[in-house]
Amino acid sequence: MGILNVTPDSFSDGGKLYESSQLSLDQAVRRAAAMVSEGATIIDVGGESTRPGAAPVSLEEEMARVIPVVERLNSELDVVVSVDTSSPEVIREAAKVGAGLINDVRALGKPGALEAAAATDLPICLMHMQGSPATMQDAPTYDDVLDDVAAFLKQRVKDCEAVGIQKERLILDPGFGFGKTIEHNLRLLNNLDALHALGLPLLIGTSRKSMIDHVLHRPVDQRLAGSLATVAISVMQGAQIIRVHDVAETVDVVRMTEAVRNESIGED
Ligand code: 7PJ
Repeated sequence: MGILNVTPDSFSDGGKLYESSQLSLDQAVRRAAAMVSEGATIIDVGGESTRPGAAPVSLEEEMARVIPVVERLNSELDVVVSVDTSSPEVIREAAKVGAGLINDVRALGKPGALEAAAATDLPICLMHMQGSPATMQDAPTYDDVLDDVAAFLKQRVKDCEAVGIQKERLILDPGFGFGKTIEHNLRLLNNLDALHALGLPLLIGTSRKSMIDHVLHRPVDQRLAGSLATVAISVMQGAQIIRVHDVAETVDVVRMTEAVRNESIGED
């Protein structure tokens, strides 16, 4: 899964990529096309920055950023277009213009989001977050991060089933960096089996995140090697979807790791 931020304040590209104009729409499509040619099979389009302390975005703004991009990617590229949103309105509109996956860092927790997602037939990624982006990194605490994250996701699966979303449509994500200390992140990454036990595919998003900085002390543009280490660790434990900025390098690491994991070179 290649990350396509369409926020003016996305931390890892400084928002250079996108301003609401035709030119930047073309740039977003070109960036997505490049990621597809590097081997991405999903493009995750996000119009709301959820980094710690980021300013909230209005619904109108999020719609204006996300919907035209989803529409163009769906018509021009052979790829699953994922929409990184928590808004029921964006979920509905994105589904209409051809989104193939809903990726919600709030696990459909906003009022109306469960129902909006249920009304589509799309797969949904439910991510764990403690607190909200504005304050989540202040003092995250858990009894046991593995048990607590697994229990939360298990409950959200039940909540989805209660509104008619079949379990088969769901993907789970521990939410690296979302209300977690470095120790919490490391414990989760080293124990993905605790989440695999829920019986659903896992999505892992560690790309360029501050957990890499905590270990290696690297600014955001020097976190590739650290990010790739987390990719190998995730794939070795059976993670199915890896959300990244650096697609080409990640695809090599995924293929190499899968070859070892399967003791087979697989299909070329
Ligand atoms: C994640 C995400 C993640 C999922 C972001 C960033 C912050 N969606 N959206 N998992 N992170 N499913 O890319 O650093 O970890 S936005």
